[in-house]
Amino acid sequence: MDRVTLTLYDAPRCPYCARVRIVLAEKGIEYEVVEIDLSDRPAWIYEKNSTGRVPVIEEDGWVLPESEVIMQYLDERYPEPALLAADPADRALARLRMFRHDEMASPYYALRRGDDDATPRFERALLQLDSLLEGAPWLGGPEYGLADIAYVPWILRARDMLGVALDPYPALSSWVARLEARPAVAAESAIVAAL
Ligand SMILES: N[C@@H](CCC(=O)N[C@@H](CS)C(=O)NCC(=O)O)C(=O)O
Repeated sequence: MDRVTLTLYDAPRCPYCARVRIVLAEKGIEYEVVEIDLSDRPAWIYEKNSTGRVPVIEEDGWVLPESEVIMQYLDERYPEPALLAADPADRALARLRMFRHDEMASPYYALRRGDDDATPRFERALLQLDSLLEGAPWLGGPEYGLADIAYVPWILRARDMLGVALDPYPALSSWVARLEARPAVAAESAIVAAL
């Protein structure tokens, strides 16, 4: 298939955009960035995405919003290296984890807002991830892939921006260390550090 220019409408602080940046980096895909100021979004972004949110990708005038859909599209469009396992059960597990992402993200945003019960809620979410990672090295099972990429941007932001200690969660901590050994994820840690 002929390659076309891929544009990412992006915001450094956005964890949903981070998902897409990591997938693009893992696959070595070249792309152009249009940075969107989230505190003063241009009106034209609504023509790309009716919700006005980023990320959005564009290829020759064709646009696609929604980070999870974008991740899966990129994995099909640029199959190497694969970020969903070959085995249907492992693929289903990765999709299940992504489907339930809000179980972690909702307490994360509560913590960011400073809601009263946010700390125990987020701790429970981290404990849940820790116990999943005691049973398998990656959130999608035996192989690294989209499920890990779907979660790690929030974990990095919780640790580095909200001061959440990950030491009490050994399996989660070791998962983060293995992820940060990957250049695609290390680049995200650098972006978070610069925010
Ligand atoms: N469901 C969307 C969520 C994207 C999202 O919430 N992006 C935020 C930045 S992190 C945004 O654009 N916020 C602007 C707004 O909500 O008006 C996705 O997965 O791509």
